[in-house]
Amino acid sequence: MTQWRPLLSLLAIVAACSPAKPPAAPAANVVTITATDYAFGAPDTIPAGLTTFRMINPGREPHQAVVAGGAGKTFAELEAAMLKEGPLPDWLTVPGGAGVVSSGDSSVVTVTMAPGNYLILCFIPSLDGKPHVQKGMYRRLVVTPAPAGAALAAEPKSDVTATLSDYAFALSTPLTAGTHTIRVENSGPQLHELTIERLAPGKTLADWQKWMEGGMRGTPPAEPAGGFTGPDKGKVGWLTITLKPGNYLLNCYVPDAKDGKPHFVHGMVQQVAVK
Ligand SMILES: [Cu+2]
Repeated sequence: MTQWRPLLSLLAIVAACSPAKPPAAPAANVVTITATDYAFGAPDTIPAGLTTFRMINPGREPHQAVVAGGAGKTFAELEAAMLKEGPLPDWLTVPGGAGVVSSGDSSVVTVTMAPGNYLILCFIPSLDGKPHVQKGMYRRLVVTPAPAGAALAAEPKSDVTATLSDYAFALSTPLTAGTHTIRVENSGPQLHELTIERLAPGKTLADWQKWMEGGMRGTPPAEPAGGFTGPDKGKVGWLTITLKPGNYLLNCYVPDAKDGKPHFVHGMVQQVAVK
């Protein structure tokens, strides 16, 4: 067997000389959230780091999964702040969350989670006008520090960037039919979201505004298609969404830091055509 020795040592030299390839960065940790009428199913604890929240909606009503926390806050403090109406506390942090989708649909977002206490919440109103959070639709989530030496996950590859600001949406390139990963950037100066709604055939932004002003009575002129709730100012997140051709609204329902009115009242709603 001695004849193998030279070959083995040659292989050893080749192996030693080839540049060491860094191991591929791991993908984001995938966490499934189940949204029903009116409760969330989700893990109690997840590790910090890049996290893909996959929200499925087997409920009858539309649901969203807003993930909100506050540095050093207890669950009692978080719940007291989020269950009352009015302006959001200035310590609130919203790394991101899954935008509203209809019954049977799902929503996929990727966010960076820091350790701490968070609530998963749904603010979508029922037909009685009550937001689901008031019907008990929130759940506690503990984010623990990532294990020491854990490799940083690779950011999702995006093909469109949506920049949110006071009070507008800017797209790096027009949205087209098909599946996209949208990089959502909040340039501030306050919290925003990107809610995507599909207009019914022949309906426009003006029809939607009239319907909102009329107290949301009758058939809605648009249906939820998903979105990204958040991120905090100066932060980024990713929304993976499949769009059918049609006319859509980009919308922000976040209450304004100054007057508490939803941002669409300040003009943060835009109609876009998806071809
Ligand atoms: Cu906004």
